[in-house]
Amino acid sequence: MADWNQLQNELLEALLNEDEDAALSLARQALAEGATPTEFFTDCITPALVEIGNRFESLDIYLPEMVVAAEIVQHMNDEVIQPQITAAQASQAASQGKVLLAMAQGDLHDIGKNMVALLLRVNGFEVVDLGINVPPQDIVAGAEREQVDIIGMSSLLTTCLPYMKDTMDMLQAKGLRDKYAVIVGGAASTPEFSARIGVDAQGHTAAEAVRICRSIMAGRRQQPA
Ligand code: B1M
Repeated sequence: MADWNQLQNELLEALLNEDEDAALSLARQALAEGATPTEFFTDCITPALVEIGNRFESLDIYLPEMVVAAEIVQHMNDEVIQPQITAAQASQAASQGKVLLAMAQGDLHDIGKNMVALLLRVNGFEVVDLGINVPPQDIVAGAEREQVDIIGMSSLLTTCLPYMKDTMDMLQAKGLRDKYAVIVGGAASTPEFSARIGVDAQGHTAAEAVRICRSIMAGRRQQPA
């Protein structure tokens, strides 16, 4: 059983020291000792990043340090976490459903959204990833063009939440609201916000996003054509 507190502290120290080698070897060692890649991402990387954000907010560190920490995490994901998840969980099954993912307009964060995309893919979903800073009209047009089942929006910035509401309003105005299930996630969205803008569900983690999408698709398959 991994000692997550200790691993988080060690990773935090590596990120603050801008020590990519230490961060990568910590990840490799934790996985070699039995932690799953998703556990490591959720219970070690995510809390370490939250702490980086807290230190940024309290002005203990500055933007360049947050940028380097994010780059190191990106390399950990690309070189250690993602290959292990893909190897361990790649699904042979037919498509479980098609999900559009987008970071809300104005939001350039993408570490969490990329993990959601990865976990959906290895669990058999087709993912249309529109990336970062996606305006509402591009989300709606993308859903129509790609004929997705589910629209997934993410935001880490409270200033970008209004664009999620704009997307819901646009779906409503075009008579498309019932055509798509809509889920949101990312640290900025709260249950109150999700309820207010009328989305179908909110996911707190990437694994939860997969569970929600599965349950939405199971519900859709039971509906008469
Ligand atoms: Co920024 N940043 N950042 N940042 N950054 C935050 C978000 C912040 C909370 C830090 C803080 O002050 N405490 C703060 C936002 C405050 C607020 O709005 N309330 C903030 C700020 C202010 C900013 C800038 C404005 C700083 C500046 O320029 N002065 C700027 C904004 C840029 C922009 O977007 N326009 C900025 C920039 C950056 C970097 C570029 C340096 C970098 C991002 C690099 C990158 O993503 N490629 C960065 C980082 C790294 C962070 C923190 C430290 C970490 C973010 C992260 O990756 N978290 C962050 C602090 C924090 O999060 N508390 C912070 C880990 C990730 C796994 O979590 O994305 O929430 P998350 O995803 C989770 C779940 O939420 C869920 O699954 C994921 C995995 O389990 N999930 C979904 C996510 N999407 C989902 C969708 C779903 C379902 C579940 O369904 C569709």
